[in-house]
Amino acid sequence: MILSPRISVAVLLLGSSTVLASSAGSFTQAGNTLVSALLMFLGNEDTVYIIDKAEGNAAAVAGHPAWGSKWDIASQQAEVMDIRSNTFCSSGMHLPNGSFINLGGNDGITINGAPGSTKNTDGTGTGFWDAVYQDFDGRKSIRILNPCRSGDDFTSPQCKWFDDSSVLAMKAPRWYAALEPLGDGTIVILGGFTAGGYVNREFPVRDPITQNTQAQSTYEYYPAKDADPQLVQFLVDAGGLNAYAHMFLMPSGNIFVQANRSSMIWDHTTNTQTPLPDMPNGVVRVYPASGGAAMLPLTPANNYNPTIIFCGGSTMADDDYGSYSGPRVETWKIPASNDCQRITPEPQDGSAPVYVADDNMLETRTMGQFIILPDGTLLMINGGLNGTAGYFNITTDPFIKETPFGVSLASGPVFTPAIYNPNAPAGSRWSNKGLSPSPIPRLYHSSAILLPDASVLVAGSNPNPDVNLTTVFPTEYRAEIFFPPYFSASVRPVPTGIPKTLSYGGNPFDITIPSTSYSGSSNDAADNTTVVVIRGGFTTHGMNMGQRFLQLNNTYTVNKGGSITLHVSQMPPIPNIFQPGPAFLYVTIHGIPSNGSYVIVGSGNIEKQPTSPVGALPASVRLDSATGGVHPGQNGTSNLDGGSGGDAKKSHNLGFIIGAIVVGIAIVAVIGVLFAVWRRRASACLAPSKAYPLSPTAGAGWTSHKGESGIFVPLAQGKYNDTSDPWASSANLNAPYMDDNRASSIGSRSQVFGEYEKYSGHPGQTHAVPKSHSGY
Ligand SMILES: [Cu+2]
Repeated sequence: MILSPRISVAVLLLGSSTVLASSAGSFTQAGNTLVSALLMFLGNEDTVYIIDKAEGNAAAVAGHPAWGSKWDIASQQAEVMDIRSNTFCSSGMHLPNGSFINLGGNDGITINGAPGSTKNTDGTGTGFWDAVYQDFDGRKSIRILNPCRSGDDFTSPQCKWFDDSSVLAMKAPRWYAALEPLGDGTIVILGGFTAGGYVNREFPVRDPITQNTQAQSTYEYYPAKDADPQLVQFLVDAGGLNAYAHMFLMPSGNIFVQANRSSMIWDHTTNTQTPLPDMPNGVVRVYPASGGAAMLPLTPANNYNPTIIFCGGSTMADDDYGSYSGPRVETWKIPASNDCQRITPEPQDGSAPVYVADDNMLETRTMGQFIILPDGTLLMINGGLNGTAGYFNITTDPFIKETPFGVSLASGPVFTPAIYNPNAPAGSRWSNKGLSPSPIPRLYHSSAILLPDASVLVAGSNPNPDVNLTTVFPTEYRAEIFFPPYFSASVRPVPTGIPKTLSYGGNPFDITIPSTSYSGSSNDAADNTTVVVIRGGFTTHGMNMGQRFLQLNNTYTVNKGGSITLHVSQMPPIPNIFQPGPAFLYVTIHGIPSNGSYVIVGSGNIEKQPTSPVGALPASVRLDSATGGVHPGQNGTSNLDGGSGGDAKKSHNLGFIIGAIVVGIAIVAVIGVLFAVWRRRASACLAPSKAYPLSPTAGAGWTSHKGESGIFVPLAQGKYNDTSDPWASSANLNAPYMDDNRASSIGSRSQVFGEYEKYSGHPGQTHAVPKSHSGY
């Protein structure tokens, strides 16, 4: 019998003889997300946050249909959360202190995505607010959330979304913007549409720069800098295929950017671009072709030099993508691409960067997404065999009148994931051996993210303009968890001593692995142990914005009795390699991961990150006689290589699991007490209006939603005088944020978190959930 750690705990605590198996390589259902999971991120060990677009979900909050929820990992239960503006096809990223931002979106809409009842005053006819769904124009929105944990009061202001564009807003409206954090934690916000659509252009093109004012081919920052958004010629040249451009910060501080078939190295500080080779084989990877893209694991072996992999997307002819209104061809009949390419944008040997063909995927895939797993392999999951992302609008697309798949522009959901091993010899990197299919199509507006226990949460799919439960590919609320192959292990590492923060350079730290965390030779286990830091990213549209994996350097000491002390380096002293902010640290032994521990990388502030010289690691110390395990006399064969063990061996090792869990529970209990004590002290001692600096040596007690006011300087809008913008504000840099008690430019704190003054011109109206959604 194979047990997931969570289920093992449940069995143990309940003393139940009922064993619910979670099988390695397969999916299990994981509750109802209440809103369709267009976007998701992992806030901390306890909570996943889910964001939908404004639409007619049955779940309601504050008198309107909900488009936000939070999903409790332990209980697999969701609760609605209130978000005020329309998050449709927005973007998201972490901040250095563990908060998250969600940027942009659509205007205020009503049923079936039509413009909201109150129009913007700029003559565009877009919705400012809607009486039915009660969503505000979200195109400039900056929404911020400080993740809370199980046991916190999710009704308290500190746990809610902050969403008030009179205090915080981007300078330009953007849907489908690309985001990437810089080494100081500032976020670059690149491109987008001002009014949405399929591809970011008219057809035929009359004005390549503004595309009839609908293309937002500029960039800006969060927190804002003084300059107005500058045009990025690369986006213009990409001719409309530039939504959700793929962006990866390079060690130099420049950014690798990919859109349409083009690539560049971009110096955002001067807005200069250096062209790189075109994407081979005519494959488009950005939305709506939507190939998977990821940075391969950064390891000591590759000297932390990033290589980007692209897989799938579409080879449709450029004209066939059509315009904002939709494609010019029946996309769902056109196979997606199975092509994979790698590029190392900044080769350390001084050679010119080139695309290198990698193994083809096992099938064609659009909207497939990469999830980097703790064992250093990459899961490819979700998506379809044919077509593209997006759905079409029969009233505006002049070329398509009907499809067999509702309004989905993709068909052939790929139900079985695959795993890519970047270190396997070419020709053998892809496998789906032992992986079972999901029963649920995950097409447009699906998402997936790594959970702390190293399983993968999969949710969403909604290629529909509004809730539609009866079409071929309906609005999907069912969450699933996919258990990667390492869940076949009967023993998982239970390391102790993992720090709460990691610095850039500095002195190494020790992690202890008890002998019960593995079996077989201790030397062998130590040789096959890695300490990895993973940021799962902010997932939407087949992407995980900000996703990175970094293996820390380590040596070890094997102790008598079989425990292993790992001596572990801090992060490399170059913040551009792994930007500051939240991440999870896993210890893997023979590819079997521990549960992830929440860590903050860097200072916790948006600032030039402190760096130190890398402290020397002690030499490894081996001990030939040592072995792992809890049973006296047991030694020898490792049962950690997933899949090879029989049931007898697995049940034999139940003792290991229980032993490990008991240790784990004790540790959790102690940490919980310390945490509670610290929080009481923190709330009693610290003035709310003060920034609480987080030093890398602060040790235990960091909590993500207290004490970060200082970095939430709102946007300096004074230099951006758009008087036609109803949300334009004179909010200054010192306006308050979240748990800061100072008065806001729009009223008292209670006003900020209760009635939004800017919103009060639109008193709440009775919410009417549409009785049916007939589509088109
Ligand atoms: Cu979308």
